[in-house]
Amino acid sequence: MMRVLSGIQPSGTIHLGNYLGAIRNWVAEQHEDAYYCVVDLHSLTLPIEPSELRENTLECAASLLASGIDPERCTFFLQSHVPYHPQLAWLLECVATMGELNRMTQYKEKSEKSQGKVGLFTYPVLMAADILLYDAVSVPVGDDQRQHIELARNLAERFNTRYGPTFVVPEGAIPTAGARVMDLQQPERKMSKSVSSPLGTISLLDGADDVVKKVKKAVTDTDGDVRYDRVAKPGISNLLEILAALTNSTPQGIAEHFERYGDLKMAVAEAITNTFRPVQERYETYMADPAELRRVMSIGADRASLVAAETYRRAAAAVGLIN
Ligand code: ATP
Ligand code: LTN
Repeated sequence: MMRVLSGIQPSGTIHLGNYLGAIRNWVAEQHEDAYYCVVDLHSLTLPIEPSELRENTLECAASLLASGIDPERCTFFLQSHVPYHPQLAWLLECVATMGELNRMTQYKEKSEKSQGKVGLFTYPVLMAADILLYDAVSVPVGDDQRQHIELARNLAERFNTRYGPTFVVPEGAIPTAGARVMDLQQPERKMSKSVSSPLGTISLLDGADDVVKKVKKAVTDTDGDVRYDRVAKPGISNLLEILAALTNSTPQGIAEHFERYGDLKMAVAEAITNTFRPVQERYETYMADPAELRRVMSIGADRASLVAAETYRRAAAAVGLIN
């Protein structure tokens, strides 16, 4: 079994992109060597009210459990419950360079919102610590995380070269379908929790009426031909990809079944609603019992800490800190 780790920020309600790009692949790959966390420390990199962070974190945890993460089959925890994450991030910051962090495109996209705060700049190093602490071999993420995974690999290799073999060098596991779900209103940019428009983003908790409304209003084009072409037809191609991901098919194959945009849109809305409905029912059950959520997260933190402590000590000893 391959050691797996991934994380999601509690920066807003989980959306279709998170679900297809990451979460359903986490669910498909749960086993005793899989570690999944809500990366709450990461959500401090953009302005957020304390009450909002608190609420989002519980909602995010409940959404993941409702989506099928089973805390008895994998280790599910909150990043801030395991203090080794920022501790290891510090050691890694001392091998990372300003130059490589400056090249991170996500930083460039979000920097205006962070008003010059340092956390957003060093955030990919914290993400590398999340991964390296667990000796993860495989990191299931969406396409937008490629660059961050590459950084984690580079930091691991540089550390190992400088201080001797310490970290496993991880690989990203990026799905073939659904790795980059685009905003329905602006199909040239990815659907996102913190940046997208409400009409362009389908939330895991949207009811059927909202889903139909948003998909119907999705921006397309005027040539009227249902065809998969990401460059010439970004809106239609996004809808084809979403349906392909939800039905384990290919966008090209789906395109052959539709002649009219309206029919494609109705099929997309229906597939989303059918997938999300059972998740929403389970979500309500988890949200009704916050004590149970906390209990689950506390067990996860204990399990994660055992692994993280051991890796942190190895790294600390390697750089010359006295254990
Ligand atoms: P934010 O807008 O706050 O950056 P986000 O929506 O990008 O949030 P994250 O918490 O950063 O979501 O990411 C969680 C996981 O979801 C990551 O693996 C990421 O690659 C994936 N993901 C995010 N957006 C998309 C998308 N539009 N399509 C596919 N996967 C996505
Ligand atoms: N940076 C990621 C979230 C994230 C993550 C991780 C993903 C934080 N730590 C560790 C995989 C592994 C994001 O913004 N989507």
